[in-house]
Amino acid sequence: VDKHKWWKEAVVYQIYPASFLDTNNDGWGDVPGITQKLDYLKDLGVDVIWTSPIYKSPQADMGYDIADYEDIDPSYGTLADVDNLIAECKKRGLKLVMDLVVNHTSDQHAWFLDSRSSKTSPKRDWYIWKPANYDSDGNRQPPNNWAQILGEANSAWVWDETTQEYYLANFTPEQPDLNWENPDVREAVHNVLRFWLDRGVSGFRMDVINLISKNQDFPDADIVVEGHKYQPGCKHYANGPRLHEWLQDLNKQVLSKYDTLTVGEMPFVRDEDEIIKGVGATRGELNMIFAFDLVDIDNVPGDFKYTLHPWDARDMKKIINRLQRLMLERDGWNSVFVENHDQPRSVSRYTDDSDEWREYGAKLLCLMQTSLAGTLYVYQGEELGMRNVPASWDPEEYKDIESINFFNKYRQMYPNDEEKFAVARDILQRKSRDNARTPVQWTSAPNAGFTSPDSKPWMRVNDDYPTVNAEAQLANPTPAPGQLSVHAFWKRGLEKRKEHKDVFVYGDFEIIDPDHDKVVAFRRWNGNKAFLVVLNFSGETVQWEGLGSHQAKRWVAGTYDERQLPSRNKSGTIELRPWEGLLGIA
Ligand code: TEU
Ligand code: CA
Repeated sequence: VDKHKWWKEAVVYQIYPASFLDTNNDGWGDVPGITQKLDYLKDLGVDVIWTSPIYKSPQADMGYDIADYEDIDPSYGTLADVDNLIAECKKRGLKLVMDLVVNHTSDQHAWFLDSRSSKTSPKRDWYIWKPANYDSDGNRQPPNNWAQILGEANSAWVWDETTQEYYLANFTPEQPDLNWENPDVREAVHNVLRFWLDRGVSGFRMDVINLISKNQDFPDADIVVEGHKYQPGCKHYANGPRLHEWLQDLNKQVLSKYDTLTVGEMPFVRDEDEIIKGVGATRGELNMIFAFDLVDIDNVPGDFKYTLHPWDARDMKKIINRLQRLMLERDGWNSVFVENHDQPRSVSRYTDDSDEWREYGAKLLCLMQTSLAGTLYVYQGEELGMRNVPASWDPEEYKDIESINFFNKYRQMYPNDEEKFAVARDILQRKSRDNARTPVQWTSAPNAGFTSPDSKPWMRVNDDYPTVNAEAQLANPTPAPGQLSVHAFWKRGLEKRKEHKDVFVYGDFEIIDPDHDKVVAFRRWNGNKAFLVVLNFSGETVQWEGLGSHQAKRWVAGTYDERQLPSRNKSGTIELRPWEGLLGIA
């Protein structure tokens, strides 16, 4: 069998449309803004664009609450704008992938309005309705103790006065979960896919697709987080009993009739058999998933997400090794990513985003990602080394419902406690989804060229835009002798990855020196063609001996002055400077 597929070799660029580019100066990014930047993306080396939801939505969760799957939110433009975007993509050999959010809809979707109107409505059973529980004092309680995913202090069940029942809304009350047990719901979802595929899109990123099948007993979650009334219920709805049946059905009825890229978002799941069931080459489900291992590296295991957990290079190697080997050995497929719209900026999270080290860190992460097996995903601004929001920002600057809920919870739990207030601020600044959602910094003009200087962006622009922006990096691809800008480094990295796709995309993988706590190193090869990747994930100079018997014939790229790459390695020690990364031919 031919294992080569376009979607394996593709570089996917994720656009968060509200923050990408605003063309009508209302402070909100739009579809024409995406179209305007297609040449920029093509030049960077992008093949596929995935855009976060642009459908009609009240924006309770930035469009992940969809009110009409077959229309565009007027704030983003019109269906005609999307048709034009697809046409302009085609002209350039680019493909467009849509975000498909079908675990839940908006509470303003016609289906839900109908469902909640009465217990006998034809769409009542399209959502998950349950009667109340009553405790020994006769107080009304939700059907179980599941917590909201985006608001951990709250129940995942919402009381509805009209029909005197609760509905399940795992993310926010404005995002009721669909009842996939109902075949009409599945058929309706199939039709949504057909609608967009027939319009010319090339696939879907499927939002929390592994949450669609719930344990129909709806059992209580175990208590894992002390002091919380509601608990993470994921065990009872992540990769539930009918997930694979429904994914196979979706594939058979719809996807198999088109040539698509499919990537399923799969939080909460580490089980290897479960992953392979979703992405195994002969399974007929998805092409690949987003595994959360690497982006969860700094969460306290089992706890809620807004926690801080120390990690080092050993943890990183363990995760990378596991996923790379799993996919290569069991014929599945990886997606390679460290950023998206739900995560802080990678340069801030995994490296050092100070002015002194930011560019080194960004290149280090680029070197790592462009050398790993799998389909590569680049998030908007990552190619510029954009970083987290400044620590000085007031909590009021954060716009995401998850950030707001987290901050309010802390304030309720610890009223008037200045110290806890400071802790909450620190966690927000390091983990908030808002970090990825500040407007893209195109130029050094006021508002960073995201919108006109006199409009008001929906979210504050990161203060560092006068120095961190696309215009500066494009104008000066070699800011220091022997050193590329972050953008130029990415562009070359993507080029090289394609040139040597036999190794970087399809080749074998082996970790080197797994026990070193600062250096992440691995070997990629195909036949007798091989590369070595050595990455110092620390701010210290390291005398590294871990290369052992592996020989680099020649070092060819690095995060420092490339005129002075080590001329050869004498099997012994290599001195790695802070955040230094090296790519060598072995
Ligand atoms: O995210 C699902 C998810 O589980 C997390 O990544 C989420 O961002 C949260 O931080 C967990 O604590 C997807 C979307 O990517 C996200 O933007 C949506 O808010 C969510 O689903 C609901 O649609
Ligand atoms: Ca706009």
